[in-house]
Amino acid sequence: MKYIKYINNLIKEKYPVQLEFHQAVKEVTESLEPILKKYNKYEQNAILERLVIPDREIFFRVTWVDDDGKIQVNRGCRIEFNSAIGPYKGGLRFHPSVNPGIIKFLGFEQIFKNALTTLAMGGGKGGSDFDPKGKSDGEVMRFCQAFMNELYRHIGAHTDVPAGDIGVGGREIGYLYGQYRKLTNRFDGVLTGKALNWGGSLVRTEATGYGCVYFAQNMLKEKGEDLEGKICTVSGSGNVAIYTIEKLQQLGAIPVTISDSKGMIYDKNGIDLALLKEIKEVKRLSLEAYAKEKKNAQYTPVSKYKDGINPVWHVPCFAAFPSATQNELNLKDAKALLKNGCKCVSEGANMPSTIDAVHEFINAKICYGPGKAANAGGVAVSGLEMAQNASMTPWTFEYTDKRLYQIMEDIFNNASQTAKEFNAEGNLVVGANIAGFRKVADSMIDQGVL
Ligand code: NDP
Ligand code: 2IT
Repeated sequence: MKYIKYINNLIKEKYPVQLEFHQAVKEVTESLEPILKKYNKYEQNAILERLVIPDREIFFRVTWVDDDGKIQVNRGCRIEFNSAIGPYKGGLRFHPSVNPGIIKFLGFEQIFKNALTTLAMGGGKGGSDFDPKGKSDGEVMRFCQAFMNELYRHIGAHTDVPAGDIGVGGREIGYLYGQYRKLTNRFDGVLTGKALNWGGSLVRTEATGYGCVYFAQNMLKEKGEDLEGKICTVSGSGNVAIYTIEKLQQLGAIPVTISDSKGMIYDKNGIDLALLKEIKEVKRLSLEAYAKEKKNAQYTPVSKYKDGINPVWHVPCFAAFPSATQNELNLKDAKALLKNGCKCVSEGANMPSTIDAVHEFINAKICYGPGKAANAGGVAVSGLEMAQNASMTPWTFEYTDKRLYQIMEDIFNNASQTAKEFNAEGNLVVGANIAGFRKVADSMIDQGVL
C-alpha cells in the first residue's frame, strides 16, 4: 500500500541509522493495511506521520564520579512518543548498546502495547548507555542521581511515568525515586516498580514474566492445550526470564534453558529457580556460576555459538519464551524451533524475533504471541501501581494477580477478535497491532490536529 511505503521511506530518510526503529515501524505498519484500506480517515488525518514522530525527544548529558574519583560522562534520553490516551509511560533501559534507534523502537512499540492493556497510558521510553554491570552500589546511586537531576523536570505522575527495563530494577528505581523526591519535595507516583514500603505494588516484580505465561495459556487454551508437564525454553536470566520460569514451574511445566550476554545454560532436569535468583538477583553474577554449582547443567559460552544461531532455540521444546533482548531469535532459530515441534512462542522481550522469524511462525500457524501483547503484563501492573498510588491504597497479591490475569486474557481476546474482524484469523500480530492502533488513532482524531 502506497501510504505504508511512504511512511517507511520517510523514516528511513529522516533517521537513516535507526535500524531497530525502522524494523518496528515496518512490522506495525505492514499489519495495519486492512484497517487503513477500510477507513481512509487515518490517512486523511495523517495519523501515521504523527505516530512515527515522537511528541518530544529529550537528550541530555549525565555526569557522575566513580569510586576512583574520576569524572564519568554518559548520555541519557527520554522519548515521549504519544500521550493521546494517558500520560507517557514506559521503562528506562541502562545498557551500553542504548542509542536513539533502540529507545525509539521501544517507545513506538510501547504506544500500542499500553493501549492494549485497557488502562490509560500513553507511550514513552528512555535510558542511557551507562552499564550497571561491575559497578558498585555507590556508583549506581551516583549515576541514578545525576540522571534524575535532568529527568525530573520532564516527568510527573500525570505527565510521564518511567519504570524499569534492561539494567533498571528495584535498586535503580529506588535511587531515581529518592533523587526525584529530594529535588521536587513531592511524594508522587512518578515512577513504577517502587519497593512496597514506599508506594510499590505487589506483583509488579513478577508481572511481565507471569503475564507472558498467562498469555501463552490463553493462546493454548483455544487449541485445547496446556503447559502442564511440557518442556519449555526461556532466554535471558533477568527479571522477565526469572518470573516466566517461576510461573511455568507453578503450572507444572519444565523450563530447561536460560541465557545471558556471556552464554547459555541447558539444564535438562529443569532450571533451579532458587539458585538462579541467588546468582542474578542477589550476587549479580554471570551464568557460569550456575554451571559451577550444578554439575549436570550444560554451559555454552557465547564464543562457542556457531553461524549466528542462538543455541537456546535449538533445544527441543513445546513452548519458547524469548525474554532477553531484541533480535535474539532469527529465521534459522525459528525454523529449528518448528522442526523440533515447538507449538507456542510467547515473547517476554520487546521485538526478540526478526521479521522473517515472525513470518515463519505465522505461516506455520503455531500460537505466536508478539511482545507488545504477550509482555504487556509488566506495564499493566505499572498502571495498577499508579491506580494504587492515586488512591493511597495498596492491594493484596491475590487481587492484583487476578487483575493481571484478567488483563492478559482481555488482551488475548481483543487481539484474537480484531484479527478475525480483519480476515486474519489466528494472526495475533495483525490483531494486536490493529487493536492498539485503533484506540490511539481514534483518540488522536477526537482531540484534533496536534
Ligand atoms: P534484565 O536487565 O533484568 O535482564 C536482561 C537479561 O537479558 C539478562 O539476562 C541479560 O544478560 C540478557 N541480555 C540483555 N542484553 C543482551 C544481549 N544483547 N545479548 C544477550 N543477552 C542479553 O531486563 P528485563 O528482564 O527487565 O528485560 C528483558 C526483556 O524484556 C527486554 O527486551 C525488555 O525490554 C523486556 N521487557 C521488560 C519488562 C519489565 O517489566 N522489566 C516489561 C516488558 C518487556 P546480562 O545480565 O549478561 O546482560
Ligand atoms: O517494555 C516494557 O513494557 C517495560 N519495560 C515496562 C514499562 C513500565 O512502564 O512498566
